[in-house]
Amino acid sequence: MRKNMKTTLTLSLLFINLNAYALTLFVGDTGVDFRHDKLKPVQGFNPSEIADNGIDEDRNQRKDDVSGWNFQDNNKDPFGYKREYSFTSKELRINKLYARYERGENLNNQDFETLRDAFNDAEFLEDYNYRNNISHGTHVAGIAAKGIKGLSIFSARHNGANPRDLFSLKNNKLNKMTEASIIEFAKEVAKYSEYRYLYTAESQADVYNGSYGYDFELIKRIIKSRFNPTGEVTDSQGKIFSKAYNESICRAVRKFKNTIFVFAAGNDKANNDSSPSLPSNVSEFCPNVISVAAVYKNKLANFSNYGKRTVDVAAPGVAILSSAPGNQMIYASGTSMAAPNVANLALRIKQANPALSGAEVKTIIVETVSKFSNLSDKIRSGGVINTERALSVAKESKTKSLKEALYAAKANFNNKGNGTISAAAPVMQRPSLYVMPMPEAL
Ligand SMILES: [Ca+2]
Ligand SMILES: [Ca+2]
Repeated sequence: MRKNMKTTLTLSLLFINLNAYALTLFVGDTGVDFRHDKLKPVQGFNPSEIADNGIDEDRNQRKDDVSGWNFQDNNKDPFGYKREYSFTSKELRINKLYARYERGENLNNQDFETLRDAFNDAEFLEDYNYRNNISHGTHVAGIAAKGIKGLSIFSARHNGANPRDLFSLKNNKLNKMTEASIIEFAKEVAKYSEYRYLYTAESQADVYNGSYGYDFELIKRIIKSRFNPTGEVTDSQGKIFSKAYNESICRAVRKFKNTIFVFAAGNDKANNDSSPSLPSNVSEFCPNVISVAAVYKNKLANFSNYGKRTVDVAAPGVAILSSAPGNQMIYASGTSMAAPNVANLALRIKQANPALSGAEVKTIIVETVSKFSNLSDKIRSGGVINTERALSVAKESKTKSLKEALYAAKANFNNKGNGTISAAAPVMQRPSLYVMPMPEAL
């Protein structure tokens, strides 16, 4: 999509409502099923591209990319699955039961037995996980879109595949593993991802949601596969890679000032300060990138990554009901679900004041959180996103500088949240059903 997309959308809306602002969201994920009743009204249409004529009208090297691009199959299909993708009635029943468990509801013995049987059934789990992965992007899109009018969603499908291409990235010049060669390799890997972000950014999207990532162990394995050293890749070598990767991605995305990039922190219970998660940790370097942990009832979810330096905010991410392919609704948990809650807020902020930059949207979200003592040493802002506060600041910022708007609003914050936990934390070990979506397909 070319740079004039926003302008064209805005102009066409001018005839309907002078104040209307065309909000755009890109969902970088496993594909979005726009046939869903909840997503049909928010399907984005690129006005510079004519559908299904085999011609690349907007000359972005992608023919007929009307509602996004499928990087995985290199075609225009924003969803892209041919196999059976609807959940079976048994899967839906288990899904609902597990959500009740996660919310700390009282389950009877029969319910527990049903859950245990299902999770011990390898065949069931394989199908169920497959459909959870397929539905991931559709679920994320539904969360981000909830309650927002005048939104256009585009799908950048590039997830759910094996990262084997990344493992096979070989540059013969780089045979010896040194600090310099690790940095060069990190830049090469970043370059491989960048064009997807640029696709988003070129359209001047308001928000990009990235509910995916590489954990630190995978990062070290990728380095090992590239250089094949005799010993293991050390943490400090992994960090050298991460820093170079983050700086490269940031250089690419920070040029696109209108867009805020929202990334999930990861589901490994890890401290991202000491074991970086990518691309979530780009947020540390980049003013228009925000990283998100998951909470349930204002307490860090038992699977969520965190980081006093590297994870900006927390948002609800447990047992979230949203859209799934086949016009279904399912529950899912993960920082993958927390991130689109932040994307949703970012879109509302842009709707309240379209003049705000991506970096300013991040500032508003971070500065208006409800603080909780259990998050103070785990999250940079020390809190959970607060929609009401953020929107009041966004509105104020139309007539005041952002600094003044924040200052004025903060005087009115009655900091209700003080770390009180209202629900019992789940006791059973959480099965790894909602895997962090596979590392970015490269
Ligand atoms: Ca095109
Ligand atoms: Ca076309």
